Amino acid sequence: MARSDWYKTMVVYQIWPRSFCDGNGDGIGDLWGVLSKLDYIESLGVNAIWFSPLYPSPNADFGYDVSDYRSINPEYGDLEVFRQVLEGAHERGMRVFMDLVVNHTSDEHPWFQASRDRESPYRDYYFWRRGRRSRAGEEMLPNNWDSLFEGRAWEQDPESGEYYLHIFAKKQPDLNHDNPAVRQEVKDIMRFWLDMGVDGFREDVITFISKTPGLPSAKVKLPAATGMEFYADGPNIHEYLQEYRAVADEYDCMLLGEAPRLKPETALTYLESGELDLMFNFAHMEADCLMTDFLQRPFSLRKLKRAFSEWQEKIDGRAWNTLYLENHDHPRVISRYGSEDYRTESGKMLAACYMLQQGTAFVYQGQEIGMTNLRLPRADMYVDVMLKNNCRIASKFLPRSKVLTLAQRSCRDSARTPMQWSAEPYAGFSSVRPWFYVNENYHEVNVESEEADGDSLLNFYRSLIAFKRADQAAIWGSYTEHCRQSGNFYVYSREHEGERLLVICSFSGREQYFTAPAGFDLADGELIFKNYELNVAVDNSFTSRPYELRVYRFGPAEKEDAE
Ligand code: TEU
Ligand code: CA
Repeated sequence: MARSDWYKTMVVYQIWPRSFCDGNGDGIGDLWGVLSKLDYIESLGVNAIWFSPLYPSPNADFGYDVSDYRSINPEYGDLEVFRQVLEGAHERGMRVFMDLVVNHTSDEHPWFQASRDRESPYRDYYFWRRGRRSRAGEEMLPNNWDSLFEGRAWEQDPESGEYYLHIFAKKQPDLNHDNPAVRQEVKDIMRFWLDMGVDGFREDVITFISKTPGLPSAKVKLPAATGMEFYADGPNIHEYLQEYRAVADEYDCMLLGEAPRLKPETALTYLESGELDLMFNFAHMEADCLMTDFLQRPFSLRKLKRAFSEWQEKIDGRAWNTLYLENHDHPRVISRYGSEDYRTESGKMLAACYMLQQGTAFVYQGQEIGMTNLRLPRADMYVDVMLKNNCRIASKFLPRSKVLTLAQRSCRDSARTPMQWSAEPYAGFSSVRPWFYVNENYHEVNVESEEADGDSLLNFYRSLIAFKRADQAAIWGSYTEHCRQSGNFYVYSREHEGERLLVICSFSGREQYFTAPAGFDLADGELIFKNYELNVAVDNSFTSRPYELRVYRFGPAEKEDAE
């Protein structure tokens, strides 16, 4: 089947099922809840849904530790209700993407259980290795790699005495894709869901699946992530992804790869070859941290702009970009790059700032109503495995109060609090106490109140999404950054067949003086998006208010009158 490019004009809504909507009153989000909210999702104007993992899972990493790839977590429903969701989405013109988590399984997956036996054919589904001997004769781990979530990358099995590799948590043993039987399993799993009618996959940390043969130790031991160069973008990655692509090509299907820490040049080797249609990059999520959200730095607009523009400029014309500011792995963006004091204003500015770039846009549940970070009083109240690991490390050299602040600002749990539907108890998410804390601001911040206000962030998202899907310059236009030197404004334009969009975003919490870039006469433009009333441009310059947004549209030459 010829590969189509419908994915270029979609806007995707991401659901993290555990916290979206509880349909059966047990405090846990589920597919019955999703079913009841399909009209809401459709009302946003999106035309696709990506589900974070729905599979059975012991929840060591909330679904990213899969114990059965062909079923639905009983907490979320069953295949029958999943089929109803799929059908309901399709009826509403929305495609559905599953999360394909195959870099690792859960340690409770039957393959891993069987692989504990050295003689089992499943032994080689994973990386089982003997320990090394130090010169002093002491037993050492098979190599010096770190895991990203839980200490060193090796865990010993008491029975055989051997170790298995886990790049993430201990309960997430890595699958060995060098084994053709494993790749066959992956292809079968893909077919299982594609045959059911699913429209594609978001492939979890897919750039990690090919490990350097021999699993060599890194020359230098780093404070964290030692060994990453031996599995990120590994030697056989393209060969394996081409095999998976061949399966997808039997269907009309989109593949989106998650690619932590990849440079655009490297991403292009995946995109231009067609192995993947889209890739999630992380660069723009590091404007207030170093490599990971936990290692915080003051927010730098210049860093953010560099990241955005680098990806726009290098990918545009050669492949297709992927746009997002929130997902289940990062704290809420208003609390990071915007301001909770200007929740609606900065929320609107941030929405336009990423969505009007070139690429396919993603919106994460709760982002559209401006949900913000959860601040718990004690670090041990958070439940995320990665945060626990970071706190453990940080506690060795930082006081408890500092560790708590880092946790509050960086925790993935902030994006995983129950969706705020109304001001009813538990934010209307559930009729009973939910599995995790509801952000106290739900009394003001919820879907119901946002629906009631014509000028709300939610309604702004609706207009923006509709525009993003329809406007030719917003979809296809070339990207040019302006005012690069500015430490307060992010400014860019998009241009397509005479139509131009100029996007002006203030990232300052104060008033700032703005002058339009050369070549743009604001008086000639139509102000199509804004977050403050009465925006009058005088002589191409104005004093912007905190987090002010203005999007101007110019030309093409006056449309002929219908008469
Ligand atoms: O995330 C991959 C990943 O690189 C994360 O560890 C990321 O670096 C981190 O969240 C900080 O931003 C994917 C999934 O999206 C995540 O939820 C899983 O925990 C992880 O893979 C393991 O499956
Ligand atoms: Ca439930």
